[in-house]
Amino acid sequence: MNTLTASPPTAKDFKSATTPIWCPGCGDFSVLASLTRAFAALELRPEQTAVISGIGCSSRIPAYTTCYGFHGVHGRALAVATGLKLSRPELTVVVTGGDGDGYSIGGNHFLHACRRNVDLTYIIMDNHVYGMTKGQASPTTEPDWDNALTPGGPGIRPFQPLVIALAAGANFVARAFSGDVVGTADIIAKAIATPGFSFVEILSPCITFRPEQREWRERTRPSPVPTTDDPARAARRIMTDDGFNLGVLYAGSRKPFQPEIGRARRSVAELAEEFAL
Ligand SMILES: Cc1ncc(C[n+]2csc(CCOP(=O)(O)OP(=O)(O)O)c2C)c(N)n1
Ligand code: SF4
Repeated sequence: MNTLTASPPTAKDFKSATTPIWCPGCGDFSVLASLTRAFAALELRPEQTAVISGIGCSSRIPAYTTCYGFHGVHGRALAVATGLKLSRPELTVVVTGGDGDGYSIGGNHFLHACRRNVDLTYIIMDNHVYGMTKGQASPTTEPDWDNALTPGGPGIRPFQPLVIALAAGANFVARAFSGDVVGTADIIAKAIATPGFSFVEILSPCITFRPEQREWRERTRPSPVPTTDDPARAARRIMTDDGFNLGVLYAGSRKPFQPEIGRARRSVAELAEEFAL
């Protein structure tokens, strides 16, 4: 790592020495490559960045970077990241996780993070399944995905994360595909560079429990329409596409929520004394 020198950072500077334990071929490898490329493209340095996650295969990403990191509690990454960004506004804070982590147990935090519009970038690696816990249906699973754990399929209408993010107030909404490392890096860089809450949904195949998702390479394509700053137009487009249009689908200009952080009124020692059992 060259954090102590003046040379420009490279993607490699953001990769830790820890070897990922993802299944060979998992889409999350490519997301890691895109994320580190995006940091380098923005000429950030590892000590200026933090990657915060919940629990799941995708949530392992912080350990594979040299950024500050927190691999925390299932579904609670956005709460941790919000606290971090408000208290250390100079840090670039990226939140990473899966569709289970972000849309099931963390669903309520997702809504309010969009609404609050703190300057965070939220990356969901959506594989339409709970990979880590061996293949349960998630909120984005197709209703007819027939498998041993949900015979006949879950039978429930999938969650629409991008439209929900728009309706809740996210300032930047994009869809990417992990197999397009360069295109995804570009989208992540734009998300980080846009002030406010940026939401990037990355279709990232779970080749172990959803091997048919290898077809996403053929199904995804660049969005045929340019980015809009009209949330209603963006919502209409997203509701009527087939879920495979890639690109920045909405970019707004809402002012981020960043209240003044004053000095603590009491020291940690005083608080410890007050709450001692
Ligand atoms: C409070 C709590 N409930 C349940 C779990 C079990 N659990 C761990 S990861 C996970 C879901 C992971 O799915 P997803 O977020 O989609 O990530 P993926 O593994 O597919 O990347 C669940 C239910 C947990 N760790 N903590
Ligand atoms: S179980 Fe699926 S999501 Fe988890 S590492 Fe393996 S391929 Fe990736």
